[in-house]
Amino acid sequence: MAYDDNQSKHDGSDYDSASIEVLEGLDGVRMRPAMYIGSIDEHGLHHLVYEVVDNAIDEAMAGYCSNIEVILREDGSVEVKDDGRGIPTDPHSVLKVSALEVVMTKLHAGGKFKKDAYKVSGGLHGVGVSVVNALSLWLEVFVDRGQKRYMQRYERGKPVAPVSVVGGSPSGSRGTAVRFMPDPKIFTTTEFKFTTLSTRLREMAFLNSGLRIGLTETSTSKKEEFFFEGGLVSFIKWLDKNRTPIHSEPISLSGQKEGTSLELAMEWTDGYVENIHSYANNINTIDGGTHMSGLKSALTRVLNDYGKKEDVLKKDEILSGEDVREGLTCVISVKIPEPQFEGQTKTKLGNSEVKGYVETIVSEGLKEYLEEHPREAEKIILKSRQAAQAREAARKARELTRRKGLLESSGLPGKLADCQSKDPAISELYLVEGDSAGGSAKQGRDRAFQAILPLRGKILNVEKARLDKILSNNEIRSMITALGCGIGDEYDQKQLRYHKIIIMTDADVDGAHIRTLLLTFFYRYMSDIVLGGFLFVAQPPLYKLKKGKQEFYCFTDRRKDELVAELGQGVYVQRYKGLGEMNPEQLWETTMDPDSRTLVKVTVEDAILADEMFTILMGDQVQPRKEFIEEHALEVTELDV
Ligand code: 0RA
Repeated sequence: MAYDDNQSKHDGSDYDSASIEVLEGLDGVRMRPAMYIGSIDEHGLHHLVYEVVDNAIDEAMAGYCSNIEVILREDGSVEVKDDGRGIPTDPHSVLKVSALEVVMTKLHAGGKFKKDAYKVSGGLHGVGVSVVNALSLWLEVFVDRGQKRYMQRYERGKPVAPVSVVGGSPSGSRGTAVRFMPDPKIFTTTEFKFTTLSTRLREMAFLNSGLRIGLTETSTSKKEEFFFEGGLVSFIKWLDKNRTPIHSEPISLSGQKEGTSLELAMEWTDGYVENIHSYANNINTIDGGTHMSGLKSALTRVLNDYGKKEDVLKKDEILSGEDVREGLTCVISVKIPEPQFEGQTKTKLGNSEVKGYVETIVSEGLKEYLEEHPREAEKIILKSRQAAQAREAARKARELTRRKGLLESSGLPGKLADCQSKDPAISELYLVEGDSAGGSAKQGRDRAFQAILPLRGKILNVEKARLDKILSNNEIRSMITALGCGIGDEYDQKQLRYHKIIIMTDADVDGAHIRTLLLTFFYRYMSDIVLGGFLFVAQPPLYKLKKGKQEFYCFTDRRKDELVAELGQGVYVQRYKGLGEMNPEQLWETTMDPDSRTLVKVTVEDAILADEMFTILMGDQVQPRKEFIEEHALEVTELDV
C-alpha cells in the first residue's frame, strides 16, 4: 500500500476506539436509499450533491474553508472540491485502515470525527459522505493534506484499492475533492439540473458570507459564482429584487447567546404578503419552529411599544402579528451546537431555549434601529397601521361571509356540491375551472366522498391585493367557506373539511394561469395546506385516440406520438382543449376515479424558488415576468413550487 502519513497528533486524536460502535457498513443504504436521502427521484439525486457540499460548508463554518467548486461533468458525474482541512487520512486507531476509507465506507463515521463547530445534523442532512458513496456507481476522492495527495476509488461503495498517495499537494495546500457518478440502478433519474443546484448554492453563499461557491456545467459552459460579503443583507436585496422596499436599507441584526448565534436581515416592502425564510445551521426550516416564534413575538411587541411611545399609534390601537409582518421580507439564520429538528420532514426547529434567545436579541436590535432611524420607523409603523385597518375591514367582510352563510341553511357556499362523508381524511374537494366542467364533474363524481366547487372566471391575484379585498372576492370566499379551516393566523387544521384539495383546470394557457393563481393563494394564505400535503393538481388527458372501437387517452404529447405511430393509419386524434369537452363518464374515468387517475401533489421543496416564482409571475413588474417565462417556459407548468 503506497500509503504513509505524517500528520500532526491532533488530527489523530479527534477520533478513538469509542467511535467503532456506531460504524456500520453501507449495504443498508443501498437496500433502503430513501431512508437516508428522502427519495430516489430528482430530489434524492440532488441531495447527493448537497450532502458533499454540506460537509464542505461544515468546514467553512469551522473557519477552515473559503472556496467550494461544483462541476457537472460531461459524462454525467459531479465533482465537489473544497479547500477545507481535507478528510483525515492517517490509520484509524481501531480499524487499522486509513481514516479516509472509514469516512467513505462506514455509516455515520464523518460526524464522529468532527467535534468542533456547528455540525449540520438531523433531518436528512448530515447523513455522511459515505451515503453518497454507497449510492454511486463509482466515486473517487482526492485529499490534499500533509504535503501529499491521497486518493481512493470505490465502486458501489466498495474500495477498489487501498488509499494511495498519488503525488504531492501543490504548495502544501489542503482540501477534498469528491467526484461521483450516481448509480442508475438506484435513481429514477441521474440528470443533475443546473438551476436546481444554483438556487441551493446561492442560498448557501448568502448564509455563509465570505464563502465563495462556484458552479460549472462543462457540456454547456454555463458558469455561476456566488460570493456575498453582505451575507443576509445581500440575500434580502436579492429576494426583493422584484419588490419595492418602503425604507432605504435592509435592517441587519446579529447576536450571540449561550453558544447560539443569530443573524437576521429584513425589510418592509409595499407588498402585502409576508415572506420570512428561516434557517437553523444552514437548513431551511420551512416549518419554522422556536427561532420563528421568538422572532414573531419580538416584532409584534417592539413595534407596538415603539408606536405607542412615539404617538404613531393611538392608545387603543393594537397591531397584530399579521399586521406588522405585512410586506415584510426577512431572513433569520441561527447556528446552534445541538439542533433538534422536528416534524415529518424534519424542517421545524425544536430547541425550546432558542425562542427566548432570539426574542431578546431581535427585541434589543430592532428597538435600537427604530430609535436611531425615526423616519424609517414611522414608515414601518404606518404601514402596519394600514394593515391593521384593512384587517378590521376584512374582519367585517368575513363576518358578512359568516352571516350570509348562516342565511343559507348549511352555511356552505351555494355552488358547492358537497360529499356525503363528513370524515376529512377520506373527503376530497375538486376546485374546477368553469361552470360547464363543474357540471360534468358533479355528474361524474362519486358523491360519497367527492365534493365539487366550480370556480367562475379569474381568481383574484392575492399577490397584489390586501386581505380585505381578497376576502371580498366571491370565488375566494366560497373556497374559504368550503374548506372550513380559516386563513392566515386564524388557520385551524382541525377544521379542514377535506384532506385532498384537487385543482382541476383546463390543459391550456388560461388553465395554467388559474392554477397559478390558486397555488399563489394557497401558498400565501394557507401555506399549511401545502406543507401538510393536502393540495393536489388533477391531470386531465390531452388527447383521445380512436381506432375502430378502441379508445385511448394520452396525458403527454410524447405518449400520443408513440401511440399514433403504433396504431398506424386511420387513427382519429382528438385534442381536448378543455375539461368541458369530456362527458361526465369520461371525466370520471380519466381524471377523478381514484383507481385510474393521476394526481400530482404540490410540495414546497424550495421556499426561495417558490417565492421568486410567485413574485415574478404575479407581481407588479412586467420585464422580469417576461424573462422568467421565456427562460422557464416549460417549468412554469411544473408543480414543484
Ligand atoms: C472528517 C473530519 C474532518 C473533516 C472531514 C471529515 C471533512 C469531510 C469532507 C467532505 C467533503 N469535504 C470535507 N472536508 C472535511 C476534520 C479534519 C481535521 O480535524 O483536520
